[in-house]
Amino acid sequence: MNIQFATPAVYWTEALPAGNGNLGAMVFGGIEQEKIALNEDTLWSGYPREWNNPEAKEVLPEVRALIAEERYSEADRLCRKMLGPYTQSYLPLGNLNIMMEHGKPVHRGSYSRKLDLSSGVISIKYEIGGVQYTREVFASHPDQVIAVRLTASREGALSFRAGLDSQLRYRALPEQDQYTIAGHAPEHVDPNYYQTAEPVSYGDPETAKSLRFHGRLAAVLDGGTLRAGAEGLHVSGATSVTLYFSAATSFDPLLRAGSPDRNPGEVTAGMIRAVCRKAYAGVLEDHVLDHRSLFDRVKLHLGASTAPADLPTDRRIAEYGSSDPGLVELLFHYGRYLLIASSRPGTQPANLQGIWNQETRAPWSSNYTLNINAEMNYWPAEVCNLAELHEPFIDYIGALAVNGRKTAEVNYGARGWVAHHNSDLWAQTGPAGAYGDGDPVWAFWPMGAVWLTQHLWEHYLFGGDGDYLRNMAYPVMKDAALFCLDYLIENEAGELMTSPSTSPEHKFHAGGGLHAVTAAPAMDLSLIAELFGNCQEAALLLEIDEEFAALLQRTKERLQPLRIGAQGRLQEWSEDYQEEDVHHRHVSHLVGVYPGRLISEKSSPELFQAARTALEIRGDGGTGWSLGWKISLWARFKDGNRAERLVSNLLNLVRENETDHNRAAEGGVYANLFDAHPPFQIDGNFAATSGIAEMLLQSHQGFLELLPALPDSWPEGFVKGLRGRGGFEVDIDWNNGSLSGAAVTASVTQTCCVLTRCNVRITGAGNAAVKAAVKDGITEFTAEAGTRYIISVKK
Ligand code: FUC
Repeated sequence: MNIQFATPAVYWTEALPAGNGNLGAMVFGGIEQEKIALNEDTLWSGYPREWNNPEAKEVLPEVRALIAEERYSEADRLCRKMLGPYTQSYLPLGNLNIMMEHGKPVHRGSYSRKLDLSSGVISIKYEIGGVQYTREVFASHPDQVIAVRLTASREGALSFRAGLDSQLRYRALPEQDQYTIAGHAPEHVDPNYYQTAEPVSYGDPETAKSLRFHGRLAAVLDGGTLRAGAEGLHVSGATSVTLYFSAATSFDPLLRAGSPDRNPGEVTAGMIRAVCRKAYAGVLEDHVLDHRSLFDRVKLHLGASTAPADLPTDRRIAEYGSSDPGLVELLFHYGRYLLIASSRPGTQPANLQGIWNQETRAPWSSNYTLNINAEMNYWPAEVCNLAELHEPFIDYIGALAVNGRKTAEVNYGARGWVAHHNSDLWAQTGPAGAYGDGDPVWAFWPMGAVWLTQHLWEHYLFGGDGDYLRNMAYPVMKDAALFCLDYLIENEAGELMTSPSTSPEHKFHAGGGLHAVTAAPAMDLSLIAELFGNCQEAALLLEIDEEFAALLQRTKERLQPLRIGAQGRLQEWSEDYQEEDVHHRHVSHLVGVYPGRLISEKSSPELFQAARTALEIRGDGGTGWSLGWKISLWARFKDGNRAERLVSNLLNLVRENETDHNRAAEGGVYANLFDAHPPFQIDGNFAATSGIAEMLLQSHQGFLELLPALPDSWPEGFVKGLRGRGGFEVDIDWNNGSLSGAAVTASVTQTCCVLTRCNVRITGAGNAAVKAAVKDGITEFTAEAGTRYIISVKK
């Protein structure tokens, strides 16, 4: 299960990623000069500052009036007064550069570079002058370091210099036999699409309010000598050497702010001291055990592949076809690998690039984009049995809720909490857009909180933790609902709608113009209906807030209904407007189909059909993440072949040197299988993984549905360890395109409902037959916690 190459990386998107949730590394594998690009997930520009805008509240009634009068151009213009500052940017920490002192030419054909997803270890091998050189790189979660192990097959043949540098303001210095880098982040970085005279500004080093960072490099030698000099660590005549790198910033997660009391140099010293006390074999073993405890939970086989075992991954992508379902398996597993590497309990959530970023002004600030991308990152977490990796996002939503209460009050005079389309490490909740520079089509969308709280509820649905629901999830969900209660206004028919709002990033034609801001986009109504429903269910379960739940029910009934337009498609806006782009990447109006569960074939067949028609019209193209979303949507529409087509479309090789970021290029993947918007954005990787899972198992309608969207091109295979809502762990085998057997294990004793589309027999502990009832094709039985129930197909 490798991503592999026969040459070093030239571009960053050919390098191999490692991460432990907090530290990220991109390994280029250069022969004479190795470069490992480094990240630390709290290293962002800026510091907490004011983003709320009281003027928003002042113009709100006027914007609403303009929308009611369909004076959309004026509404768009005035809405700019409701914006706040741009968010800050996620930054690169620097590079670990290793200059090998053996020259460059290698023995022909001896070079290999690979990432083994199952162990989480990157290895590089080559031969020079009859000596085998190897490098092994991994990011250890247990030991909180990046480890680089270099070896030579001939005693004493290893000599090199290892240094650190950064694009940020820094000083690199030896410290006894270690080498350190220390610096500070800019106080402000403008987004790459916002042209200003001083896009990157640093404060005075003594008084800057921005974060300080520190990185520390140590070497443990087998043979040879070590000297720490001004340019790095010099190693001569060693046989094997382990380099350990640790990094930290002055960010205090509890304050969600930089703290003068946090000395990152002391933090890195502690980590290095601890790891150097261990033998390398132990560090490696602990890393592999830790990684496997997460990675081994899910297995997938989609049929035999004809791709040669040593085929470089970029060629494999370029040659992808139906004879290589193994590449789809690799894509699926990669999403799990990347989540394990970028999101661990206690770390920051995965941002637009996970944790891997090489640019001071990364595309879209490598921030949290809440109108699709940040949510998408976490779609695979629950279904792929990695629920604890959802926690950083859940914690982050909690932090947004704190800041969002103030924004709700200041910007809207509303109760509850609000978030908009962008956020950052500081948990900005005001709309981005430099107080008027941003186009409201993306900058103004007040439904961030509403979508985010879906994650809180889903985490409960899968995990069933009542204390978490009572103490964390429900209060935050309730507060998001409170904001909606205050934000909704009546239309002429007395129905309730949001105004102003947008259908994220997509404009509509009306009255001869192209506009953004309007009332009641389908996405808002869907998200609100779903949130209210989730709150009602939660209140019932917790036996609290009966009156509030009743109020939500009454309000939900008064929401302006979703509408079906002339072409039979679900309308994106409340009027059947012509859209700006019939193939637009966002499919916001389908949020109730996936990731939501408001619109399903059972609960609302007409809307379900109309949503399908809308997706049909949108087409099978798009940016990487857009293709990823459509995999899951087609899976929910039970069209496996169409879902598989979207997977194939995503396996379109995008070469870095051919990418013009400003061109609306088609999405795909880079040589290292990173999702290409283009540019690189990690969301499409995560959506591919959740989409493939959604093709094999669904559970959003109150039952487990096995193989809901199996394509013809995967006639035989198996998946093991997926999770369904209710906390069921599910294994499925299939043959000749249909189910051949399955197994279900419940985490708590409960009724298990399974849709199998064939007659089945259930056996439980000791192979004993289990009594099951069949209703509407759904098999129901009582599943005792911990017992593995075998579902066999009756011939
Ligand atoms: C939204 C999308 C873009 C991109 C950006 C990060 O603005 O519309 O395609 O993914 O987020």
